Amino acid sequence: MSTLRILNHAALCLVGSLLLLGCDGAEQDSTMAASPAKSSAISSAAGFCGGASTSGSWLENADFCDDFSDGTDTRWERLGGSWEVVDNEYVGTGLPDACATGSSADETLIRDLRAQNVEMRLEMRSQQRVDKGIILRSTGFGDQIALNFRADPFNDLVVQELAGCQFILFDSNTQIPHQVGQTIDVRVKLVGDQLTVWIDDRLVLDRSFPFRARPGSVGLVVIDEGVTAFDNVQVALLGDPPC
Ligand SMILES: [Ca+2]
Repeated sequence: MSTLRILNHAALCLVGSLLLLGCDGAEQDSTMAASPAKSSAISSAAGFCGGASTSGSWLENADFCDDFSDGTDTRWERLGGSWEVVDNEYVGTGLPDACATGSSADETLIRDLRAQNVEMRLEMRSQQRVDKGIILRSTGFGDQIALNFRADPFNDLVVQELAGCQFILFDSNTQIPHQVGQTIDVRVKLVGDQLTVWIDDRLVLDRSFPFRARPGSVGLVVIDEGVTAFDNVQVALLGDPPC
């Protein structure tokens, strides 16, 4: 199978795994989608945000942080796949039949946090398969931005969106060389339509996309049968960009 075909397959699998749920709406959690930001959930992360963590890189002025040192994911809402804290990391496992049946979107979202303009920093490491991602501006499976950081042999960043259950593949030309089993430090900034991404402190993408999604939830996603370990998740809510 050629690289392009594999890429298309992966993209279609993501579409399938997200789209089928998003369009029938049966599995969507309307309470999650409608929840406003609550300061209580954010302030409970003050320990890590204030410098209690002994690992990870820092995002200044973070409003939410989780290093999973409490051994739980109580500040996350699991919507699909299997998610558990293992050895101080948040490990997501995609369901084996997610692509074939559309039975799960294999994602987990931060509870009670919604953002339009946002900066996020975290560490991620593929344990099985190459795909692993970030969800931004999610108001349901059928409306969200998904960034997929794919390890070798793809070594690329896939920028995609589901908008009104329509899949849009924006870009897959950004190269981010790394291996399965290698931890990468990912920093993402989304302000309006401008998306900026750094990998291990190196700028890899800085351009605008015609995103349709507006304020929504922030989360993590695994794809197909992928297994990924995430850690030191930090989110800073940004204000509106200058006019
Ligand atoms: Ca940790």
